[in-house]
Amino acid sequence: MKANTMKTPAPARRRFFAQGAGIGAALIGAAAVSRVAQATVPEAPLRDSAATVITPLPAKGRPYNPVVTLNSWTLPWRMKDGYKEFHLIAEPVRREIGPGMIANLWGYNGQSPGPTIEVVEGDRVRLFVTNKLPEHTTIHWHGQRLPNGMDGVGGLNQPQIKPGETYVYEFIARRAGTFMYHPHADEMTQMAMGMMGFWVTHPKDPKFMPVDRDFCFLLNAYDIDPGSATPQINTMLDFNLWTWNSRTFPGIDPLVCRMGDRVRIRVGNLTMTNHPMHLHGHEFVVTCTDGGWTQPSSRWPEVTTDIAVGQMRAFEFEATEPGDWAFHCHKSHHTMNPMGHDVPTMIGVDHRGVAAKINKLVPDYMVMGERGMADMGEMEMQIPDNTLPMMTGQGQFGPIEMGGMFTTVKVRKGQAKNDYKDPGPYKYPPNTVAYKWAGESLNPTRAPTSRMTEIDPATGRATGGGKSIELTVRKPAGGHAGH
Ligand SMILES: [Cu+2]
Repeated sequence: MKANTMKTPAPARRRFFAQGAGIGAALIGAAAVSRVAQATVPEAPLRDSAATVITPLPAKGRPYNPVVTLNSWTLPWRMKDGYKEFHLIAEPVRREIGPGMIANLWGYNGQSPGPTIEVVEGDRVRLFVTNKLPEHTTIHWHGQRLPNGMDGVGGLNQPQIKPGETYVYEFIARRAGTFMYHPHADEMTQMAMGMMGFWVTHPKDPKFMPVDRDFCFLLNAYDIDPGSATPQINTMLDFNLWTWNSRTFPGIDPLVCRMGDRVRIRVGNLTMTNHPMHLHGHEFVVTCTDGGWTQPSSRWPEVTTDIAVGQMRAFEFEATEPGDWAFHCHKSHHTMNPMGHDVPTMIGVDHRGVAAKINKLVPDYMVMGERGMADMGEMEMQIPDNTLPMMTGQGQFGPIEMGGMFTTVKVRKGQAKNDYKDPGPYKYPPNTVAYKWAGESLNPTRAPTSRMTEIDPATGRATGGGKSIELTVRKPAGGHAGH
């Protein structure tokens, strides 16, 4: 049970293409690797698409209900000598972060984040990790109970995996729950470049806390200068791409649910700040933390839950309300893409003509409008190549003006069980949408100001329309107030 280095035979690599785009596009499974079941090192499947892959029910091994990893996939495995064997390859990848914007990242098996690993409580797991990066790496299995030498902290628990080497990790998945994996070697660089993945250990009893839909994704962030493609790895806090599984809105697939389904959403945070995750239209309870399932008596309903750095949370709700419900991080700068964070506030400033003059000198110069920034969502400003607009996305009523960590939970009556296909925009029943007042133009009666009180700084006394309040100032020093 010791991480040991070995010569790497060139592993078989097979590409898994999504047939078309979007959820439900491709079905792959454990059976896909049976061809090489007898090889010493398991096949390392490869994927280069950002489409969500729906994993079928396991054909062998102990039963479980697979998770749906947003805009990502689950790594196929093989059974050998009583072990579930996986093969991860750490390597440079290209990821489409949003429509038309490609980033040069590091990841696993062709993508960032790497594929989700799904096992069952009690499984014996063997993970081959091959390093195809230009520098050494390791993998830490975040949150797991495992032998100390399998914990993956470079230098502390094992030698780093040098470029070209393959290491093997072996442990028993002792605790069911929600986990992550990431390097514990040159961590700042490797995580800023996108090296991370999700891990789910399903309960031994498939009837334990069953749900109809079980979604998961990682919170991650990049700092990629407009017009470039490689992250700035030294950035500590000022990231400009706030992503779920290395995707920004509108590139994040919707979470499609059938009305009445019990839905679980698992989220892990590998950014440098916390993210208050907010769901519209439903209340949820946190049912799993990094430490395992929560006691039912410890749960309380909420509509926003904060996820700190390094934490994992799973929350559950009954999808009882039909519609297209926003689901997003509630930090408003995290639902925006690059550009504009350094732009001065111009609300209320009449700068007509100034921008035109500056534009003659700096063609890409952009100023915030004096009425706010909504025009940017509508106009799709001229921006450098390979850059996402700050506010974007088109809804059935107009521009959605979002970016970053935003998508929708789509709840539909007609959706079939286990069907994740995007049903399109919600068809609103008559008379259920906010409407424009079409009656006479109103000059609404305003509330009287008589109750408002202001303090005149000269006299220290209350002024304004309300009753005067006399203030007596008492100084605390030495009990000689009033001198
Ligand atoms: Cu956030």
